[in-house]
Amino acid sequence: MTTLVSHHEIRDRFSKAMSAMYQAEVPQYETLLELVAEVNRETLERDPELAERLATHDELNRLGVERHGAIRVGSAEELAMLRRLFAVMGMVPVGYYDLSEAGVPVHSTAFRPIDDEALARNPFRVFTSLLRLELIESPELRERAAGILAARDIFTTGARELIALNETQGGLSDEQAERFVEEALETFRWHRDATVDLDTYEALHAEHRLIADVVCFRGPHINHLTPRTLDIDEVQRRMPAAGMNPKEVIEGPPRRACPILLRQTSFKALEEPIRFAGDRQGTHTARFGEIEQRGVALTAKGRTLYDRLLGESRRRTAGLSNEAHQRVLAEVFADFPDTEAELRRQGLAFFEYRTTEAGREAGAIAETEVERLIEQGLIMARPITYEDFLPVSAAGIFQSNLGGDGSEAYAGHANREAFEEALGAPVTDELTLYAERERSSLDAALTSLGIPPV
Ligand code: OOG
Ligand code: NI
Repeated sequence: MTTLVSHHEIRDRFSKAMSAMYQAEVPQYETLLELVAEVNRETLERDPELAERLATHDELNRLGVERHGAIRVGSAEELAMLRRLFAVMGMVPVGYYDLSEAGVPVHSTAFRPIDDEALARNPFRVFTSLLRLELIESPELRERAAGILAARDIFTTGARELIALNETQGGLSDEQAERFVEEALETFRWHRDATVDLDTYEALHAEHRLIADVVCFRGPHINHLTPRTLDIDEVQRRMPAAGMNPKEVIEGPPRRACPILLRQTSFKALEEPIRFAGDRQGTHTARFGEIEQRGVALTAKGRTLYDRLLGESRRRTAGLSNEAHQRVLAEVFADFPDTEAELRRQGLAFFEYRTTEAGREAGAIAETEVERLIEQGLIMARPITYEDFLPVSAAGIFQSNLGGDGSEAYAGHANREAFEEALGAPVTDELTLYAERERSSLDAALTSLGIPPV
């Protein structure tokens, strides 16, 4: 019998190998990592309470490994194979994101680990987009793009074999895992040589820069990696001095006492030299660096409120500088409760419950109201971190790195069924995951106090 290493161990190795590869490929990413580490260090020094909270919740050790990346693929076959590749690392497709409405001809999911232990170990995720060729207007161009995509194989033979082996064995041995990481990495590597000539590139580029990016290369190069920061406003401020050109505004909610969802910003994509077929030189911009700051996951009710307030602020923030944009956001989001107790009482955010020391020693407890139990210090609640993405923010990140504002919506609407058919599996609903985590932690906490779960 082969001894298998855990899927989570493979994910951890892979994310580290990917980070090393990207740092070597994009030196500015290395600078970004240093800047984020510096700001995180300073933030923790300034705010010992935050440091302690992160430490007790086991978040400090995962702060340094917190990364997500993004890729874009061109066909159902590629997407379905990626699903099998990510499964080797315990990553499953979570969430469906439609970006066509924001003028980006893709729909997407995030491959990520889902259980608590796996997330604590290494939460590495990959935002994965599928190009929607059907949104290309010109039939000739559409066929040309489909033909080019059909002729490429973005996976190595070794990767294909090891993916199949993972499925029959239920995992990989240590040596197989090593080889898998090496082979899988090839799919995400940058190539200076395009598979098409400059004219084809330019024709696709004229249709949409994203189409050229997906179609003209040997593989879906990783286009960014994203460390987690504890103070995104500060990193944004310091980026220019560190030689990075940040996008205009930080996406997502404003700075708050209780951070919600996800705030993101990026440095702009680099223009890189490309050799096109026929030996002509040109350039392509695709790769950038991003940072994220994560807050609590919102319930459906909280998310509706977030979407409404974001929608309201959009009319007022158009064209503003980041500072002014953040000021308007803060004003509009004054309507979003900003204490943990209110977020909980109004059912706006998800929490994880635990029995406290006092609770365990309390003996028989007459109280059954959860909020009262928290007030009495018998159980405690901590916010569940949002592990997913935001379509409006994602579109903002796409756009700033594709150049131009190109925010014209495509006529095609969300098409989750088509996406799942291409993927070969349904995507997991992220809200269900958070609700289950909250429910099971609360049940366990109440049970341990001898209170029947509600
Ligand atoms: C993905 C952009 C979206 C995020 O973090 O929301 C994204 C892409 O540019 O391929 O990465
Ligand atoms: Ni990203």
